Amino acid sequence: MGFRKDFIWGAATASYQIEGAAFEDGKGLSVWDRFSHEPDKVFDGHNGDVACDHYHRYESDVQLMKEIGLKAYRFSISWPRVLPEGKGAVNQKGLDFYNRLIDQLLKNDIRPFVTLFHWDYPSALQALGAWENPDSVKWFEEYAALCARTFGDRVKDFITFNEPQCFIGLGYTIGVHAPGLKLPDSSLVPMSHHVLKSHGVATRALRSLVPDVRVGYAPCGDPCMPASLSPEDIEAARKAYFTVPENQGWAFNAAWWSDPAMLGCYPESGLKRLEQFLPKGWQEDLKVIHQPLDFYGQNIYNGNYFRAADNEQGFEKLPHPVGCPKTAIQWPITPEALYWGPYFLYERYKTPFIMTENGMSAHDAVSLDGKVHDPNRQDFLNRYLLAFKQAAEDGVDIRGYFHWSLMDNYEWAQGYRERFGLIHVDYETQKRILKDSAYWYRGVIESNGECL
Ligand code: GBH
Repeated sequence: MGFRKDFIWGAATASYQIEGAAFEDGKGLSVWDRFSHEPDKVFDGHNGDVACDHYHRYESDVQLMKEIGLKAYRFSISWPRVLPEGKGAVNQKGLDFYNRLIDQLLKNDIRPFVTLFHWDYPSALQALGAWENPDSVKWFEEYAALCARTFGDRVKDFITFNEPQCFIGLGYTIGVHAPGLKLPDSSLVPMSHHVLKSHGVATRALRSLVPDVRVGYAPCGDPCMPASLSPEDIEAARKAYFTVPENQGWAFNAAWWSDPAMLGCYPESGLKRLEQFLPKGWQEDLKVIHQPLDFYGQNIYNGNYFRAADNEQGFEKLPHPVGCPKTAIQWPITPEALYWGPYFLYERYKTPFIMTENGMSAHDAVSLDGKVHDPNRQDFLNRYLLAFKQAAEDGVDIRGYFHWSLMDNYEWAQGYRERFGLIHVDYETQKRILKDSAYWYRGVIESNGECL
């Protein structure tokens, strides 16, 4: 059995993390352009002004994708690059860049997957209250429609949002990402509602403007995995996964951000405490938020184990075992997350599943022989992909896998400290080297996962 014949093997990036050219060709500023220049926000004061200089090197970067044998490439559009003020006047030079990139991809038989929003929010709109302003829905709709009209003749796969959990949770709740705010639930809950509504109106716009479009969503939320295969532990993990926590952890929860879009309702566990903050008329909005999707994406890096417990909730979280292997960024390595995540999500949302991100950071360096040896990434990938394949064999309708990331890049608040790429980037010279894992991944793609 294994993976489908038409399985989509890809890799992913995001605009601010790779493009650079932050102040070129009429691009407007994003909250990340500002935040990364504030003192003490990012590791060693790194910023994305130049990043991987992909804006100028996209042609040779597409050749590297071809060398890896990628069938698809997921990238995001920088909203302020195409709409410098976030709305109104269009920056043609910004659109031209993405047109050239898309044409280059198609010429090389690489299917473009466009993420509309991967965190570089226009500063001009931040000044107007960003997602807290009810007009934010209309602004996003205008932006989505512009992308649909401009790219929709060639791009058929769109993703509305990348990880609302993170840009709301990290950006506006604990303030470690741009714009660095710590807002109360009375602001955050309406913001989350407006983001969800924006997802709905954008999906509707894409459908009406792009013939044969496929629309998806890419939230996250670390999967809850059963500590054993007993029915009680499996039920405990399922329940933990979709229960909204009582504290500000709600912003990172899987169900809060997916149930409205996928099922047309907010999870009861969240409404109990948060309903008081939802904007008036929220029930009506659910119709707009709940749009049929062609695929449900998820970014999964690791999960946590749960077991049944004799407490009010019926579940308890277990610590990771002592000595559990970790990636360079100190995230635990838990391959089963790629089994249980897709399994529970497909069971609940019944929508074809795509892994929109998965990967690891490692202490990669160029060796004396001029190559980059990263056996740990290869082993990570092998284990995670085996678990993912098992999910497919157990009936989850899995359509694709995007490795995070195509190349080393600006890892947000970690700057250039963390390397997640299949391709090593020397930031001084912009020289790229395919890591061993990139060649190994090519073999995985060629065999459609049979070599795992
Ligand atoms: C993604 O977010 C982003 O979409 C992407 O831009 C980014 O570069 C990439 O991942 C790598 O960071 O506390 O040890 O349990 C990642 C979302 C959410 C994944 C929190 C790890 C917890 C790790 N992350 N999660 S741990």
